[in-house]
Amino acid sequence: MKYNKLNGWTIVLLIISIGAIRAHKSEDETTTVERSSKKNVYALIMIDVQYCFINGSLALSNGPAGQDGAEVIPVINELIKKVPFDVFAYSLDWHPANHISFFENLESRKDYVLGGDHEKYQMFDAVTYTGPGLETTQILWPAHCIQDTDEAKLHEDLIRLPAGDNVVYINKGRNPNIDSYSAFLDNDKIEKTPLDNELKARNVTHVFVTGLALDYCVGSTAIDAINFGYKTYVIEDACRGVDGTAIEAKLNQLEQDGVEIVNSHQVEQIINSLNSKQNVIDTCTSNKRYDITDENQDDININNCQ
Ligand code: VGL
Ligand code: ZN
Repeated sequence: MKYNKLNGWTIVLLIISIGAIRAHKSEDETTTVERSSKKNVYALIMIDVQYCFINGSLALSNGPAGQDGAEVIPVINELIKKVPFDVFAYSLDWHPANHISFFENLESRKDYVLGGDHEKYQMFDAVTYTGPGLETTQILWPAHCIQDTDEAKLHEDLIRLPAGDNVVYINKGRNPNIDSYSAFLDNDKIEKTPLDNELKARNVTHVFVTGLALDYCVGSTAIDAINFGYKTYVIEDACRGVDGTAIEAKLNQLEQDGVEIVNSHQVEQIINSLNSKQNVIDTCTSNKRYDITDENQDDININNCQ
């Protein structure tokens, strides 16, 4: 009786183990299949091409670099018309009137200024607020891009594709107590905007970032894009920034983080060559002449699988 009972348990355990091994094996097989059929999906991300940064309350032309934000518009329009992107994402800086980033709100938030003495701060200084909510260091910008104002609109000359299956619009910086330079995450990296989910839902693999301002919102968006797993490009001539030194520093940081800095004229060629590489991988894997699992994508050429 005792012997039989033990035997029964052994059989049960054996069945469970075989099940686990088989499940593991089929999981491995699925992963391989998924990888080999992974298609490149390209998104154009356009950051904050709004009047506030072009001729409004935070116009780049008034910044130290004296740049003209409107100059990105023809470059981006050309990209939209000529390059076969699969997905288009527009972001808008979209602040409530009591936003933490506004110099004008320093007085009403003075109890949260680290070290007190709020009066010593000027426009464009960085202040550390101890709350409400989390501690955050914030540059004091002039009030800008207030929700539903005319200057918060995207510039009328920018091609604004209607929202739909392959076009998304993201409003950021809506939380009064935390700024959001990146179109993916707030500055404390706590709360996500819908952008990552919208891109993942469309299977986006590669993102090309453009817009305003390169040293702030464009740069932060590109770094988060890398961290969220996208192959990331910044199209330098489709961006303008606030401060020359900060722009240089940001470009260097982006490159170090693995972002590729490219020119708008290269983009179509980059996508074409990625697609032909992808076609080679697809042919090789469908012919089972090439093991996708240990391929080094950069070395692929048609001879590898012949
Ligand atoms: C931005 C400063 C403040 C930007 C937004 O879009 O780069 N810069 N808010
Ligand atoms: Zn802002």
